[in-house]
Amino acid sequence: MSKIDEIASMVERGKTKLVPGLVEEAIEEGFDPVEILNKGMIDAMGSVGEKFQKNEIFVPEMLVAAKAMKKGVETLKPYLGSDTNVTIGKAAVGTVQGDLHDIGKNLVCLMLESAGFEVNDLGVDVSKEQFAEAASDPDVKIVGVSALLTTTMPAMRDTVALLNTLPNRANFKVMVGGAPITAEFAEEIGADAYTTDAASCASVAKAFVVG
Ligand code: B1M
Repeated sequence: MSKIDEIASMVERGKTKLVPGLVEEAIEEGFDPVEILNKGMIDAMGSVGEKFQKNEIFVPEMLVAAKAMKKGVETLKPYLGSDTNVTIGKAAVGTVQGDLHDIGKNLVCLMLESAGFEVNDLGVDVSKEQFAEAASDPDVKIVGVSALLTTTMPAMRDTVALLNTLPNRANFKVMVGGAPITAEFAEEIGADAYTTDAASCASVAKAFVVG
C-alpha cells in the first residue's frame, strides 16, 4: 500500500492520532503536498460520503473521519506554502446558515491565505446578516459563501440576495461553492463566480483583485 493510500485509509477510518505522522512521513518521502491533500484526504472523504449514502456507515463515523482529515490538513498546512508575503486584500468566508460542514470552507480559507489574502473566517452556520456585516468592512474584496447540503442552497440564495443589496456592493466580489452548487445556480442567484474547488477559488479571487 502506498503512503497516500495509507493516509486515505486512516482518514476514512477516523484515525486522528495516526494521520499527522503519516502525512509527515509522506512529505519526507517526497510526495507532493497537493497530491497528499487531494488523493489522501479529499478522495477519502468522497468515499466516506459514498459509504454514508449506502448506509454502510453513519454520522459518528463521518464525524471521526472529518476530525482525522482536519488533523491531516493542519499538518499539511506549512507545506502547502504561500505565494507571497504581501497581503493583496481581505476575504470573508463562511458556510451558510443551517450547514455545519467546514472542511471545504477551511480549505478555501487556507488556499486564499496562500494566495495572499487576509482571511476573516466566519465559521459555519453563518446567517445572511453576519455575511452582510462582514462584507461591510471596506477592506473586504471577496465574500466566499460555502454550502454542502441541498437543503441549505436556499440559505445561499438568501445570503447572496442580501449581499447584492449592500450599498458597497461594488467593492467586493461574491464567490460561491460547495458540492451541490453549480455554475448555473451561482448565476441564477446573482453571485459573481462559482468555482469547483478551493485552489481554483483562490486563483479566481486573486484574478478579481490583482487582475
Ligand atoms: Co455530511 N453530508 N451531513 N457531514 N457529509 C454530505 C455533504 C453528504 C453529501 C453525504 C452523503 O449523503 N453522501 C450529504 C448531503 C446530501 C445532500 O444534501 N444532497 C450529507 C448529509 C445528509 C449530512 C447530514 C444531514 C447527516 C445527518 O445528520 N443525517 C448532516 C447535516 C449537518 C448540518 O450541516 N446541519 C451531516 C453532518 C456531517 C458531519 C458533521 C458528520 C460531517 C461534517 C464535519 C465537518 O465538516 N466538520 C459530515 C461529512 C464529513 C460529510 C462528507 C462525508 C464529507 C464532506 C467533506 O468534508 N468533504 C459529505 C460527503 C461528500 O462530500 N462526498 C457529506 C471534503 C471537502 C474537502 O469537500 O466540502 O465538498 P467539500 O469542499 C470541496 C468543494 O465542494 C469546494 O472546495 C472543496 C475542495 O477543494 N468548496 C468550495 C467548498 N466550499 C467552497 C466554497 C467556494 C469554492 C469551492 O467558494 C467560496
